Amino acid sequence: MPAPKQVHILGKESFDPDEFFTITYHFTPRHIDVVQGQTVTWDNQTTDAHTISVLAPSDVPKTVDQVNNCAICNQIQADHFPNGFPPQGQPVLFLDNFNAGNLPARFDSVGDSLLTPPPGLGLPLSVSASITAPVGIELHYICAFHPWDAGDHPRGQRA
Ligand SMILES: [Cu+2]
Repeated sequence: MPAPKQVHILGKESFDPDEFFTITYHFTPRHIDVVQGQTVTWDNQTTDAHTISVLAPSDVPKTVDQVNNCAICNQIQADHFPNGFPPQGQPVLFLDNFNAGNLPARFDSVGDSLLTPPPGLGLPLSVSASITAPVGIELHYICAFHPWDAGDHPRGQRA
């Protein structure tokens, strides 16, 4: 089995009153190819929480309006934080088909989602999943907190 592949979560928020509010969070590389069963590790190098959430291509937001009204993103956030956002309770780190799942994570279908918590909670900032989708399948994933920049160039991995 080839070595795990690495995806970095980079970017920052910046703000100038009455000028701009910019968030540049993004996955890099945006597209990776893996063999079935290969592990992918995402490391969060930002100060915020993110998810790696597999969606149907039709649910990947493609417009500002869809980013701002991403119902499935809200559902994924609620599923990761059934007890509310920290410091209340512990988040669910892995959703298996939208349900609380057990680590190690396996990604094979829509609704599989990993949470990279923000620094400071004592939780790992690097998360991994074994990509167990059938050969030839492309999985499209977004961050449920920052669901932009995925339209014509979907982030995904081919198994
Ligand atoms: Cu994010």
